[in-house]
This record gives sequence, structure tokens and C-alpha cells, in this order.
Amino acid sequence: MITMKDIVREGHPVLTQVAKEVKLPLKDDDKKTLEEMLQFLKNSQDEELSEKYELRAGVGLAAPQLGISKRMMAVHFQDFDENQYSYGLINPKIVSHSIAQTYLSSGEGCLSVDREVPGYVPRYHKITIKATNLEGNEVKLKLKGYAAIVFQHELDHLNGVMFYDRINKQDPFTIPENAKACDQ
Ligand code: UDB
Ligand code: ZN
Repeated sequence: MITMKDIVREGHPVLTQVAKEVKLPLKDDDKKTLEEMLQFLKNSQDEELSEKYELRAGVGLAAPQLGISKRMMAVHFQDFDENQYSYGLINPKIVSHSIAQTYLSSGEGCLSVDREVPGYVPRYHKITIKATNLEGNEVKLKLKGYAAIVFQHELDHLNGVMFYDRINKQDPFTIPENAKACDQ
């Protein structure tokens, strides 16, 4: 079972590396890792288990955060409109995106960052993602608002980018160009 001690923290070089494409079909141990990543997110949102194991309530996790430099990520959350997103994804790729941007009005944090970093993180408002799921099927997902933000945060980890790399250093709270706030 994955717990917080398995999650690498900022300063670890794996978090700045571009992760490697995963060859398909998925090997058994990669599949197991991805399933465990999804299970960690579920456990972390379970009141009893999160308390017992001291897990931060996670909505997304990328393989590099476990020290594994492979293009795999898991998400588990629901958005404002109660849409459920629960996926283990391999080789996810943004195939199109809006020009319009968005940002979380409360800023972002990260399971790999044990401090608060103030500021807005500009993200695309809408994205379309192609990936392979745990069943080995290709999936195409159209995401907007909060869901788009979570997926982009995890995709960034696969490219060695941390959320604070995207915060404006001169003025962390500048509103990104043509951006609407996301209040989830
Ligand atoms: C998170 N969780 O998992 F709206 F029940 C964050 C942490 C860093 C605070 C643990 C989170 O936002 N939880 C949450 C939000 C809700 C309702 C709820 C729980 N991540 C994922 C991460 O670090 N992945 O690498 C950070 C998010 C910031 C923006 C998108 C992902
Ligand atoms: Zn993160």
C-alpha cells in the first residue's frame, strides 16, 4: 500500500526529469503500480484510512512522485457538477487545448511539496487528452475547469514541471491573460 513515505518530495531530481514513454501492452508490474496509485487516491479520500495512515487527501498522482520516471498518472475526484473522474492513464497527451486560460483561485499545492506556495498557476481552460487506460484501451477525454487543472498538474509532473514553475515570480497574483478564475 502506498503511503506518504513513498512520495518523493521537491528537491528529488526525478521530479525535474522528463518521464519515459511506457511500452504497451502494459507489463504486470507497471499495471500494479498504476492500480496502487489509484488506490492511494481512494484511500486518501477515505476518512478512516486517511486518518489511520496520515494521508493527505489527494486528487491526482503521477508515477515520478513515487520515484518512477514513467509516463503514468492517476486521478480520482469529482468536480463541482458532481462529474466523477477516476482513471489510471498511460502515455497521456494533450491533443488540443483552448486559448482561454483558467487558474485555481485558491492556488495549488502538491503531494510532493510540504509548504505553501502562494500565487496563481495559469492553466488551459479546456483540454482534450488521449491516453491508454488500465484496460489497455485508448481513451479520449474532454476536460474543462477544475478537471482540466488536475490533469494538467499531473501531466506537468511527467514533463518535470512543478506547479510553482508556472507562478509569475514578479507578481504571483497577476491574473493570467484571458483567464477566468476556477473556484472549486
Ligand atoms: C492534491 N489535493 O492532491 F477540492 F476533497 C491536493 C493536495 C496537494 C492538497 C493533497 C487536493 O486538492 N484535494 C482536494 C481538493 C478538493 C476536495 C478534496 C480534496 N494535488 C495533487 C498532486 O499534488 N498531484 O501531483 C494537488 C492539486 C492542486 C491542483 C490540482 C492538483
Ligand atoms: Zn503534484
